[in-house]
Amino acid sequence: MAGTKFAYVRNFELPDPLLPDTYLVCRLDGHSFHRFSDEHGFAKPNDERALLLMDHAAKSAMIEFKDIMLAFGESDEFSFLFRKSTNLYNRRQSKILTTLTSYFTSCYVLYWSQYFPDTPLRYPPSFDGRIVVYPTERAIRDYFSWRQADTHINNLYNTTFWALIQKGGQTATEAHATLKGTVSATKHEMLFSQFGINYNEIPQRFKKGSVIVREIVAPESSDKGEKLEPPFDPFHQQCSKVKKKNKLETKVEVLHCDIISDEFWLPRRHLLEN
Ligand code: DGT
Ligand code: MG
Ligand code: MG
Ligand code: MG
Ligand code: MG
Repeated sequence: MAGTKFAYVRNFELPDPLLPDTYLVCRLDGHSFHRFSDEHGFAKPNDERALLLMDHAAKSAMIEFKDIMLAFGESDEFSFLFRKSTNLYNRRQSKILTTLTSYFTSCYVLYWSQYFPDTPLRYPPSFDGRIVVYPTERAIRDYFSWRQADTHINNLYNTTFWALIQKGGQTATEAHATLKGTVSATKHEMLFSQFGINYNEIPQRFKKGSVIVREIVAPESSDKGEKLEPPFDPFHQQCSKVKKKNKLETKVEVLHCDIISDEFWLPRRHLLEN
């Protein structure tokens, strides 16, 4: 059909390349998950099943898209870091964003029943997405620090808010008013003295979010990696099972650790290298 008189319409399709030699961060966020979490009876403030399902979808996406080095998730969102030199889809923005967003969403739906066996999906969930390019390591570290600080602030607020309601008998309006203008230390104190909750004992997953990292497998252990036969379960499949010459073998791991300090980044130079 290329030579028809209609083909000129193709010229209206504009290129959308992402700046070369920059880190790409793609953040997906559940669309109207306030409603979605209500309609599917998510536990408050944190539903572990929902978070595990998000982790599963994100891990599957990292296994599918090998240029994603790191992902960070909290609540209904996940951020994915592509390596600086990625040439995925010739760095076409809409191609990368739509393919990753739809793959993640399909995984979320595909694995839903594993985490919510007694709760059928009432309607199709969707995720919005954006890509931001960052030029420097510092900006990338600050980006992930920003998301993890957000996780902590939201979790402390939500934990105290729901304690005031569920254990303190307040209404949502009263609980918001009680918390208005309070600093972290006051919330810790409120949780401990009024409700016997030691914030430090709350699971790391809720306080730190999910860090999904492409780790390099030490050469000696990589030799005894088990062979996977189809059909593959992407969640349990490690990347690069077939060893390529001069290519390091990697695997994708879910952690709930601090990513603000050097301790996370210094032993993992490969995350930010080209
Ligand atoms: P958006 O993103 O603008 O389309 O709107 P929302 O409603 O998705 O708002 P957002 O993304 O700012 O906030 C996430 C919502 O998802 C928030 O209302 C709480 C809910 N949510 C996320 N994770 C959980 C959970 O584990 N338990 C419960 N109960 N709710 C959750
Ligand atoms: Mg949003
Ligand atoms: Mg949302
Ligand atoms: Mg959100
Ligand atoms: Mg096509």
